[in-house]
Amino acid sequence: MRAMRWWFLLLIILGVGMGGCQRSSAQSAPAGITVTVDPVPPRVGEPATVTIILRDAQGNPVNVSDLRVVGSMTHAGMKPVVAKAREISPGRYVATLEFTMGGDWFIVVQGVLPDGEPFEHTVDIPGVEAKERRAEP
Ligand SMILES: [Cu+2]
Repeated sequence: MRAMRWWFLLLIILGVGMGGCQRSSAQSAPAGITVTVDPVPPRVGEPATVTIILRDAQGNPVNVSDLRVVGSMTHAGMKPVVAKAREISPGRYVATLEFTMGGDWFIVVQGVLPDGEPFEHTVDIPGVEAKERRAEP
């Protein structure tokens, strides 16, 4: 079980071959977007922290507006969960997302770039754990 955890480590950098992950007409995210989700894997009943780091092609922080995270499951018929992200330092944002069912999810990070253009970026979140777990002693 523990060995399976590595693939939850989500380090998705746009611009190194991940351009195919868009699912709408919104333009792509800034040159560098890193999305991490904690804990690994997320668990139902324990709000997960989604950290989003945005950088331009020169590595400078990108400040966006209206940043939010929309979580959906890969099967039909589930209501998405939505969380607003807040800026904690330049180019770094945090959202708290509640996964409502165990299984495979994906999150869409949506925001508005400094030039007013919307963007979005999708990250798969497989294997959300169904049950809340006590902290290990
Ligand atoms: Cu579901």
